[in-house]
Amino acid sequence: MASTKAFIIIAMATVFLPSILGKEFIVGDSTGWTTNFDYQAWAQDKHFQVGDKLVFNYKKGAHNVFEVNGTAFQQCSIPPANEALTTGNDVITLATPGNKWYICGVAKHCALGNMKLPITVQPQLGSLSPLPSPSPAPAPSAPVYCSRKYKHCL
Ligand SMILES: *[C@@H]1O[C@H](CO)[C@@H](O)[C@H](O)[C@H]1NC(C)=O
Ligand SMILES: [Cu+2]
Repeated sequence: MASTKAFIIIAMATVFLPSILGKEFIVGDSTGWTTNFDYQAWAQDKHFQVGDKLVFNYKKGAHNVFEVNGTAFQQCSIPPANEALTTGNDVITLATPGNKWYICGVAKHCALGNMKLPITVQPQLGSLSPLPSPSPAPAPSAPVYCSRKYKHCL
């Protein structure tokens, strides 16, 4: 049936396209980029990969976004103002694997308002040196010999 075929194609595209095109993460989801939100917890269960995008949504002028190193992140030291992203809809493409740190440089939002986001970006699938997957592979449900002589397992 044509509609079944179309459904399968759409379903497969939905599964596979994001891994090719990259996903878009709205930082803080509907809360956006603001004070007193736990961005560490927000990032915890997410899988960031090279090619994905981070979107920081906030009222222009109320906040900004700096990418910093781990030291500046811990100490909430704010880089020169000309390094800030300030549009209120800042899109950052995650171009390289590794740890990334983002802070807000307005007032004491980083130190007192918890506006700090640390993430780990995984290499793209098919990369030569993938980091270990966070979730362990499921244990085989049957002994190995069963996959070769399947009838014996019935
Ligand atoms: C981290 O960033 C700060 C400010 O941009 C810089 O002064 C410092 O040297 C950097 N530290 C490292 C370890 O790269
Ligand atoms: Cu802020």
